[in-house]
Amino acid sequence: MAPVLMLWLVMSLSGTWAVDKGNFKTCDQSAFCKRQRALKPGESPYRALLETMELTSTRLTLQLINDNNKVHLLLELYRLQGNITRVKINELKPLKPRYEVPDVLIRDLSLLSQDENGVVLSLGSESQRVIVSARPFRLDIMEGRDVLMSLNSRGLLAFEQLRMRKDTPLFSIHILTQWMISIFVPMKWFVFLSPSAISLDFSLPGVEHVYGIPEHADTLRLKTTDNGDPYRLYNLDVFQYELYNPMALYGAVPVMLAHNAQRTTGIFWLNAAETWVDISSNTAGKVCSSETPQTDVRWISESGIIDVFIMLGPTPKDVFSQYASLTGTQSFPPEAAVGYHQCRWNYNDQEDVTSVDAGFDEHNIPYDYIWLDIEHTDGKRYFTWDPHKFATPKEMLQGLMDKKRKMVAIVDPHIKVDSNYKIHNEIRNRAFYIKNKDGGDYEGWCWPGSAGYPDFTRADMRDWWASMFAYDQYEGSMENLYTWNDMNEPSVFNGPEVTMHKDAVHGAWEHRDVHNLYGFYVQMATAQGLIRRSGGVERPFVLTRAFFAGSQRYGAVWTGDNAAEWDHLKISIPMCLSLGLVGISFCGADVGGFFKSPSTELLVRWYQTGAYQPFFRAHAHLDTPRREPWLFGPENTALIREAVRQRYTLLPYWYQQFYHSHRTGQPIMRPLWVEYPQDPATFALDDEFLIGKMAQDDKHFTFRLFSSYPLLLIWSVLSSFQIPVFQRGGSIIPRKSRVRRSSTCMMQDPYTLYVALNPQRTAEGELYIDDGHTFNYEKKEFIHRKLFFANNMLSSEFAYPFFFLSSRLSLCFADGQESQLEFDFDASMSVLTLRKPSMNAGLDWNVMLQ
Ligand code: NBV
Repeated sequence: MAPVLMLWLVMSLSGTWAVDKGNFKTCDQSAFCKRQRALKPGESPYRALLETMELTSTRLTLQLINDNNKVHLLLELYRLQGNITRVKINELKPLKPRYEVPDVLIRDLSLLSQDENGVVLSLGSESQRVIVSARPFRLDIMEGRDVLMSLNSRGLLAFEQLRMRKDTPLFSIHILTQWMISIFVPMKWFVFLSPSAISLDFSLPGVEHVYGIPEHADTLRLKTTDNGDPYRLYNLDVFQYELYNPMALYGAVPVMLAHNAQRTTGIFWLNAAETWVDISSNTAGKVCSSETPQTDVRWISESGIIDVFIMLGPTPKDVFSQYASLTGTQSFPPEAAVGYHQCRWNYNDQEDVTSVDAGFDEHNIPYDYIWLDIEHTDGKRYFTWDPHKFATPKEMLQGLMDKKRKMVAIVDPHIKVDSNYKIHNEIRNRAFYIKNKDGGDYEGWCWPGSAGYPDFTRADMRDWWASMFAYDQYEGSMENLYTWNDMNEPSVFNGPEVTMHKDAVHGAWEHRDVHNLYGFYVQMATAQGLIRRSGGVERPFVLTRAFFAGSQRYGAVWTGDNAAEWDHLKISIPMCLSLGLVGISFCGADVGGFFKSPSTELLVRWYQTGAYQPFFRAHAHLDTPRREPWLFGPENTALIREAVRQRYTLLPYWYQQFYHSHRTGQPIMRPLWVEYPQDPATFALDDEFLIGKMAQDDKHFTFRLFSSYPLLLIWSVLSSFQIPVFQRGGSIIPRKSRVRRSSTCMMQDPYTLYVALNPQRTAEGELYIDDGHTFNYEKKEFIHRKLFFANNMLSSEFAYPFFFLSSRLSLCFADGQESQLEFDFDASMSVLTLRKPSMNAGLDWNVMLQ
């Protein structure tokens, strides 16, 4: 066995629990972070050159000059539909293009017009303006007389200019100044260019609470970073991660929400390079401060450009819609994926699968998916099966299918370098591997030994990868086999910080530019594969460990290798809440904890919590004793059974939440402040949460009054025989009372409506029903009803968005003439666009829904 792998296993068996911090950089050890952090506020060398300002109907542009080195930057300011402002800053004349993140934004952005007030730019809404101050350069986004957010008010804008290194041989100057030509000699660029970090500060007057920027194992409310490291965003495979610190983890979503009782805003920093985020606050730690609170945030990235979207809310719901309009919403999973998943590293062979499957029936516990980890493959060659242990995979899958159950098998992105392995040969022959800086295929060490890493940033590579999921390519696969992408940070055991070298090459870009996007693309390509194998009919289910902004469009994420400890159970709540705030609703943590062995009480409690989190999967490390739900004595089996069955009775409600999140971008698992934005007592809570939306009436809200929540989990005082979940007065929740083997077995069962009246004796809710697995809901094949209880009457009516339900929109004229209208309905923004109505404005007309 190779030395690196040996070290890995020794570490995992030794039982000492601690991340090896020496493996991962602090800001001081990350040269660009240290350099940028050394800049002190109040010394901005940047000045706005107002005479360069150009205002068109689509944008404002303006040059900035750095008075120290005379380098010019180009600032572009766009006002986007839906109360979003985009600010882009790039070098005016970069030596070569700087990386701009593709594929994350979902559409061409539409623009509103501005007025021509010179330095004051109206933002469409009457009262909003941007003020550009020239010396030093600063941008203030105002509403009325209030400053909502300021950019560069502390003068920390920095843009390291691309330059040649001093040691650059003269012959390459020609190449570097003509970057178009250099496409033909791509390897040369990187060697000679200087550091290219960027940074910008944002001030948030009146704000004391900021959230988001996952993934960190930390509290929901972000902490100030003055006395430690900034929060780091750099997708990493962190072995035995530690809690309550700002170290980077597997995924990165560079989105922060700022909240106070009056307003919620958001900052989306669209940059995929290593990024650090500093937070400071003038009131942090002061109980009796009389100052107006202010939070200052500073983003630092290693390369790329400044491309920032400022989402102006004003409500939390508005910010979620604004962000969804940029990066899309949660994919709508097959209903079964909302059920319970049974996983461990590993189920050893087909007999093992059969006996675990039977165990669920014997103990009357429902489940939908059983999972296979890396040991199911033939020598860690993904898309293959161990010929001895999994000799007849189709038989195994058919057995599950007969019971209306499914399987997930792991497919990691590191590909064994082995000339007898089809996948490797194809990738190598098509030149799809990421390259090293010398032009050869990049090779790193991972589970299969020496491995190549496909360049998922390439659309043609993703297309080919997707084609590998076809039933005739992925031998032994069937329609009830789904996919798990692990190690896609990417994890490289012998790479710096257990990941890829930053100077590895993706076409015209270095790995450093695209690092945080790698996992996003792996999941995107895999989801495409699952969709395509069914001819576009079936919804995919793909779980990923690494992610970026927009990953919500491709499936679920989990919080990686946690441990069987109470604190890890506790942190699963803020970790998933933080992901939900930035669009990724389909989140869960390994139930039971991945490393170590849970006490029976911890395991039971974990099931009880996991049953109320969006992605509900038990998982365990290879070296842990078995822990299927029936191995802890009849009493505990009964408690676990009860938790899992509660999940199944509530599946109609969960499924409806997924549908809602898919349509609107609203999170499923919600912090209390999202529904009680004016109540400061909710702002730092991270051991209570809501599933779905709260009814309108919040007059009777109190943390202790159990009747006040729709579905709220409070982890506090109750004994392990109870799950502290509450349905709020005023809500109607659909359930299915009869629990069967799997969600699919329950498809035809009746619904039971749980109507919990509020003091006004009213309640409302929704019911959503479709086939549970195809894209036919996009063709309006579903039932979506709004339910009301009032005046002692329960009633049901068409649910919004009504456009979506209608199959036709007609344009009718007074003389009886009628024509069909083409339309788009964007539910995330509630915008209906009628295409080319060709109507005579001088006539009377109606647009009718049919
Ligand atoms: O594939 C093995 C494991 C997997 O079980 C786990 O869920 C992943 O997070 N994988 C990591 C690789 C090694 C873990 C030590």
